[in-house]
Amino acid sequence: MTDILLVSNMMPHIQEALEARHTLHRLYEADDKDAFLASVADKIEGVATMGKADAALIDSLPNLKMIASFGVGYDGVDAAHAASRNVVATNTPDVLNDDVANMAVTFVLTCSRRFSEWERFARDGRWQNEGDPPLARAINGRKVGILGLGRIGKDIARKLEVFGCVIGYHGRSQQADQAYEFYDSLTDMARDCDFLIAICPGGEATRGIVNQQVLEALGPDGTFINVARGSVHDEDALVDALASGRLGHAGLDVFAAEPKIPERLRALDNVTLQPHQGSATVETRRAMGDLVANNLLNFFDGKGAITPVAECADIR
Ligand code: NAP
Ligand code: 8YV
Repeated sequence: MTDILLVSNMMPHIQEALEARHTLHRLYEADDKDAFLASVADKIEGVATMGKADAALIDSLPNLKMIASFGVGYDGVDAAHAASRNVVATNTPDVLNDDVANMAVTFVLTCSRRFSEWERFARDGRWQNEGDPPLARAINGRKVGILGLGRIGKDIARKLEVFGCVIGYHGRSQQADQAYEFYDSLTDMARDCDFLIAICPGGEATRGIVNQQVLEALGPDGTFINVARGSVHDEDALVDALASGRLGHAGLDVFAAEPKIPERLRALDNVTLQPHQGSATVETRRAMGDLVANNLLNFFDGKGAITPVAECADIR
């Protein structure tokens, strides 16, 4: 039996799987979190979290060996610090590729067909008074730039090729095994594209890289889609570009200060919004939860973590 700290309230099937073999301590239920943490800190060897574990938490647990985080993005987990303390951090890659890619494809379709605008137009009874709305745009033959051609980015590319889209990508380096056009400049890719889809990690390295220059390069006929992290776009620049028409449309699943969405953004017609739902299907969330639990169970059975993050890949 190992003592595991639940930082956040995790799905019931995760808690049941862990509780059958280990002792759980629920930090999220404590009124005085500091006092609770101090009372259990010495015995905690594992942490389960919904994407957050900072250096202070890691340092408060002297016998910590493993952090299992729910979600593939781990910008809220200080993985470098964990590695420096010989603590393994894990995430939940691959099991969510299909659903997150489907969300990106849905944005491409709904933004190009102005689906939410015309849905409101029909619902509000405007059709009978104003006649047909303006024509939308086709996606066949149009160019899509993918910022982050990783596990999910490749799935998005494959799916959009079926719709006849032409794919380009930007990342820190060209991938020798990929035939898609590589851009070493994000601005150049935005200038060449009708759609720019962000699906790279969040964190300091990508903070605000979709800035005013990139959005204006995408232009009045362009659409920006973000299914990565809200930190990747400059949200003030994005709202200004959409409001002034210097950017045509945006499809956003993620925001700078979730769950808050700026009122100026919510008021715009040329934006399609989702409350961070990329992986939010019963099937995918179940698989992500299984992976969180199995990472902890495997590790504390002495069989090693299943999906350690890159920073922790060499820790045993
Ligand atoms: P991945 O396989 O690690 O792919 C990440 C891609 O981003 C790689 O192609 C990488 O290419 C590129 N990249 C990394 N750092 C970069 C930088 N500084 N500048 C430009 N490109 C960079 O990750 P994944 O599994 O596809 O997931 C990607 C991200 O999607 C996650 O980290 C998460 O934030 C987000 N996500 C969101 C949702 C949602 O619900 N909306 C769900 C799942 C994931 P290079 O190494 O060549 O730069
Ligand atoms: C998370 C995500 O599951 O995997 C990620 O990186 O962003 C989502 O799939 C979600 O943030 C959980 O709250």
